[in-house]
Amino acid sequence: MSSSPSSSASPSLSAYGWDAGWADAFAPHAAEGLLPGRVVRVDRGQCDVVTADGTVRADTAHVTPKDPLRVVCTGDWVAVEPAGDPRYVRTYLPRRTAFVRSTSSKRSEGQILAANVDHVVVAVSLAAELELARVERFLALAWESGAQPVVVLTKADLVPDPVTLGHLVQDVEAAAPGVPVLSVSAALGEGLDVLAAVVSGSTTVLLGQSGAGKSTLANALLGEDVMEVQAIRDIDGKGRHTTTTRNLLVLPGGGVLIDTPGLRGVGLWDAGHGVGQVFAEIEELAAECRFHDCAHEREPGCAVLAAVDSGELPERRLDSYRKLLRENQRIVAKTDARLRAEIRKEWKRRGAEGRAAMEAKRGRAR
Ligand SMILES: Nc1nc2c(ncn2[C@@H]2O[C@H](COP(=O)(O)OP(=O)(O)O)[C@@H](O)[C@H]2O)c(=O)[nH]1
Ligand SMILES: [Mg+2]
Ligand SMILES: [Zn+2]
Repeated sequence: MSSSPSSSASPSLSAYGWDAGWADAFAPHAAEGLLPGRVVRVDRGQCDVVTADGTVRADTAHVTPKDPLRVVCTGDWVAVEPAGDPRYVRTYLPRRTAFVRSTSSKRSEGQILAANVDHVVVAVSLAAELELARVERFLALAWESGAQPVVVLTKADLVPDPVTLGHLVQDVEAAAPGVPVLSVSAALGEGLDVLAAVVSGSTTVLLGQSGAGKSTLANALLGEDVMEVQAIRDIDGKGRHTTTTRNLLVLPGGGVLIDTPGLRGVGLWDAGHGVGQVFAEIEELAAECRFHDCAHEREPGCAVLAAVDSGELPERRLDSYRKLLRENQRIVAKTDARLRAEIRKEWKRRGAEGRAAMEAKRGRAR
């Protein structure tokens, strides 16, 4: 691949994740005289876009289709007009990944919260008893987005015994095949360097329950107090006004962090794929069942039930898998099948293009 002229024309955009793959995708728009930029905030028909010339406010009227999954969102790479009042966003580049949740409306719809996310950090507090089913639920969402999930066990200072901590990490690892599990203590400053290295150079979002320590982690990664940490408000009773003007922030070690209010409460939306990845070992076992449509209830020759009997597969895992599948099926039943199929097809194609671009980038970097 030859390097595109626009990649060298936008040096400051590399801090936001601009790479040769994006430059190639942008080439036809550059030829039209449009500027590349990354959306750092979206609100009411407008968005803030970081370009090589600084942050510009742009109108999204030209890219507001009826389909809620095709609207511009934080993290998108867009083509904006070089001048004009208002300046319009003309289009956005094919997304490599997309984080979607279901809206709580009766007729469940997908809502896109963040685009082009590389890592989803699932924050799980060690201050309370581990709830593995909850972790599995977050992981299904994370996998479904197309990003790589990472579990971060927070507040490790509350588990001073290293053997106990080791067991907790192992328990989570067993519930999270293919997912790195880290433990950190923001209070002691331990493990943060490992996390910073994992997310460095990429686009990251933080998921987790309220109180899990997400804002604390974000501030530690950002190197400044940008997010409001709960205890501060409680202590002085006033609250600290940390209204950020953007939802996408540059990390000092390279890469960006996306924080959108919507990401704090997320429900599964057509996450069958993600559920399959969380329970990869069950899906592998299922391939050995006598009947290909085995429900693993009481069928003869069921490899999944045999694994539960032999102790290889914890019954808790199977229960959790079934619950998440059922939850997902309920949501899928409420959504428009044709629309879903279309989106899935498009993402598959775009995902493949994105992965190829990322691999090409890695290949070059070596
Ligand atoms: N002991 C301990 N407490 C922490 C740590 N990190 C965060 N907390 C506390 O956990 C509470 C929730 O943190 P916050 O970052 O606001 O969580 P969020 O709701 O997920 O954003 C606050 O009282 C923090 O001070 C840690 O490493 N150790
Ligand atoms: Mg918070
Ligand atoms: Zn079976």
